[in-house]
Amino acid sequence: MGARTAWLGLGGNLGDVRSALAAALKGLDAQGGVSVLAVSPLYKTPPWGLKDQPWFLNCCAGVSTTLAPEALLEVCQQLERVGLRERTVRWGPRTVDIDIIAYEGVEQVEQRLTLPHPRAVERAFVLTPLAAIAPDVELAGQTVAALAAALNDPNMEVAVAGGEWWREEG
Ligand code: A4P
Ligand code: MG
Repeated sequence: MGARTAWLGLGGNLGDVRSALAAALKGLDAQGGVSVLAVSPLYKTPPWGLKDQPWFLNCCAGVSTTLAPEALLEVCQQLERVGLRERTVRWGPRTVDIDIIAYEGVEQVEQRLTLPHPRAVERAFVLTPLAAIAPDVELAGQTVAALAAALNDPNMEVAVAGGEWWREEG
């Protein structure tokens, strides 16, 4: 299989999240078969799902990859473990969570990996960052730009502008 583009959603709300997200993005870029093409600004976002927890930092990244979707997920989960993510409460606090939002040319519904991510279209914390780097990508038959505009969350703020913030860390 040749290189495909995949879109990742990253977030966290425990500890030094900005550094943890930067480390995860560097880890992805350093991985054989994965290169980071674009990273969104970093956003500060109110908790979705379980409300009684700290605000999150979220961003999205576009990667070019020769890894199959399941292998890419494995890389993401390995990087989550490096970030010392506590897998305890569903939708609860975590250091780093990395979801695959979409993988070019792949649609599948499996417990291990559903693509595109089934809850992405309900989440401003995914759509707003993704719209910054991939406005024309389609999810559920609509562009990310249109979905993000419809779901716009006025409480979200840009924490760090631009697409290079993750390279500047540590
Ligand atoms: N899995 C299936 N499809 C996918 C996919 N497309 N990408 C499976 C990633 N994983 C996928 O995920 C559970 C299992 O889902 C994985 O082992 C994988 O095989 P998880 O990350 O361990 O579980 P989770 O994160 O607790 O649940 P879920 O439903 O994935 O929650 P999310 O989507 O991670 O949401 N609020 C704000 N503002 N910002 C956030 O980032 N995040 C969450 C967690 C809640 N609220 C938030 C945020
Ligand atoms: Mg997840």
